[in-house]
Amino acid sequence: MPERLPHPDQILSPLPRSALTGPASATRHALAGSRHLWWDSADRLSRRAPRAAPSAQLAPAETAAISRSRADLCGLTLDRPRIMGILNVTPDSFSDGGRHNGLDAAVDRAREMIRDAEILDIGGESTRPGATEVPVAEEIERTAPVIRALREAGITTPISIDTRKARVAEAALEAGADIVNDVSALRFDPDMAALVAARGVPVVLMHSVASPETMQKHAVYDDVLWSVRDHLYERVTAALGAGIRPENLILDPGIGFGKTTAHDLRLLRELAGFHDFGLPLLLGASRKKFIGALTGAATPAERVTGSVAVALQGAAMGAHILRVHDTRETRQALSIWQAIQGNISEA
Ligand code: HH2
Repeated sequence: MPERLPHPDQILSPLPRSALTGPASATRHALAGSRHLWWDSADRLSRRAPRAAPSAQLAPAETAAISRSRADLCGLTLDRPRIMGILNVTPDSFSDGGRHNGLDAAVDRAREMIRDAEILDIGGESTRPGATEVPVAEEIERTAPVIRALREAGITTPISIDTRKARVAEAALEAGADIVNDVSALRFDPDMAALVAARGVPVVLMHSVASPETMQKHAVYDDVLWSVRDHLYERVTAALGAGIRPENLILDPGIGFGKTTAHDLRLLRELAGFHDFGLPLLLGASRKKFIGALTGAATPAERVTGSVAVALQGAAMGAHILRVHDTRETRQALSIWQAIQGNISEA
């Protein structure tokens, strides 16, 4: 848990290392509680000096924040990447819109996904660029019955509700959800922070700018890494101030939310620079536009292979939760990746 937040004007960016070989050393630490990844040096970035020389001179608390085991998530240890399967029950989601509407279709898809996914993320409002807001009652009607049906079908997998609205989150928690995934990081609905604090549930704080409707017009940053960082810093501070326990916070850089391809790539490259918060990281890049922009894969369904590549990059950077549409393909890739890395505690 963060005993303290990182210094607001610096980023400690550990160099993730894997496939452990060579003798153990006193400066070798697990990366963000990972059983597969380690680090022994970190860059110290400041606003004035974008990238300093790697430094082994970290204070014990800094080393601890980067290294320590993250709190379990609904009984799941976060010592390896966990797959979060996306189940959108919307007519208009950019990738799976209209495919899982109807309780039976949603339960069938969930059953299929939990062969490989360890968390299910249920969403009733598309947040793709340009999407318009869904009224609360309609969003509840789309999501709560599905969650109830999943629980009635005996599915015990942790469920997150992908919503910006407190009343939708509350109905979902009543129906059996366990986690709140708020792409607005508690900014959209003034009641959301209090709800999450009162329920004591984990919450994903994602970076985004403006609203989905207008966010691509705001894809302008002096430095996207610092902007995302400052925003998450501010949102973590607000969440703690609202009484949310630090062990319930999960960070997400918000790939594709008010960002260009260059911004997305920079964040993916620098993902390990978020571990100094001492919190779990979620990466949601599945089938997103930048994959199409880089490869020419015009439709989301054509972006599966690229999505798996990004998921592996997330794993290699120590991301704890990978939010994906293609659970089976991601699981196969991740299994091979994990087998090759080995287990640092057994090395
Ligand atoms: N991306 C989307 C939705 N929710 N939540 C988190 N934490 N991180 C993300 O990157 C993220 C998210 C957008 O993807 P998708 O759900 O597939 O599409 P849509 O918003 O059109 O339903």
